[in-house]
Amino acid sequence: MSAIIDLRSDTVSKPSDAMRRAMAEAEVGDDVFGDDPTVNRLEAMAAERAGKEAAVYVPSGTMANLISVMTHTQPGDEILLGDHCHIFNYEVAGAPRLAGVQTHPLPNLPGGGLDPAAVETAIREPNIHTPRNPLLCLENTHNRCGGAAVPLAEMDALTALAHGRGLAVHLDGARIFNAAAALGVTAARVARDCDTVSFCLSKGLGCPVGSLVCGPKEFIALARRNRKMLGGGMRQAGILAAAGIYALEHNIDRIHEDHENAALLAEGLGRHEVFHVRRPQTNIVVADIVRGTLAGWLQAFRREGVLAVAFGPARMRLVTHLNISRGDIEDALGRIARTAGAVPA
Ligand code: TLP
Repeated sequence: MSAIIDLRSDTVSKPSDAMRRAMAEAEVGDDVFGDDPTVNRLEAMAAERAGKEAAVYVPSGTMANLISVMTHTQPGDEILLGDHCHIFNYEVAGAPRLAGVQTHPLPNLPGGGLDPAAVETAIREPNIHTPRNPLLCLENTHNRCGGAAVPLAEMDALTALAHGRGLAVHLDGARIFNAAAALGVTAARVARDCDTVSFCLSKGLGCPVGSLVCGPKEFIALARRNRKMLGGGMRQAGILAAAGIYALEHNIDRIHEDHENAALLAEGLGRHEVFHVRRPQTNIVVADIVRGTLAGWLQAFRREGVLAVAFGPARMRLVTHLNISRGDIEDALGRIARTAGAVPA
């Protein structure tokens, strides 16, 4: 049996030997006391990469978004966000339940952005009846919109509009380095006009865990309190943070390879008339099933050792990452060709 080619997510990527060595050798302290030198170094590096004053290291992207929402808002507020965004769809309703905010989803455009007119209309006039609107959340790259890199002009228009109406902007930049690579700019430019940005180390950057929330100093001080409240204050976390430092130093410049592999995968999949595939902008490939059932196709792929996930009733998602080489994609396409001839029931 040949090796499994795991394209379920970039979260499945495993730490390399060099990353594990960096983790083993990390100097540590107690991060809740603020004296873990490796965490402190990672936070400083992350803030610099994101172009923000400060950063706080948290266990996951989900906690990063929750802490960000919680720190920007008061219970009873309403946040504006896209109806396909991760915060609204995949975070177990943590924002309403744990931050106590109402979520107001606006239709995401196919490219991952939002229509400024829809945002403008959604912002409520202050009134005794209405919740406050302190926050607009954006996502770049946009996962459910097929890893779309939201163009800078669209980001700029939305941040200008939000700021003009007194809203802060939080960017879920779980894959901000993919966005930066696709847009040909730095991550700091992508996040430039967003008040806060979170990004993940455990996806395209190949770390076992970890995300960062970046923003103004006073915001990060409050975010640190909220992290503690949520149980995200870790102790000798330098062992984990060392992986993040390694990733920021070694795993960003190679991200374009994941995008090239995703393009190759999409092109190969699209040659089979049973799959409708859009050309990916980054490392996420979305394929719509024209015949047969999604479950049937996922099972057929699995039998050939290719793992993908459901991404809608007739849609699958395949994600490239640093453990997937061009050769793996060619191999996967060969295996898929064996299934694509026979439409599974
Ligand atoms: N996304 C995961 C799943 O939850 C869907 C994936 O496999 O893509 N923001 C965005 C845009 C994300 O895609 C994710 C993870 C998160 C936040 C949450 O990160 P984690 O998984 O670290 O909590």
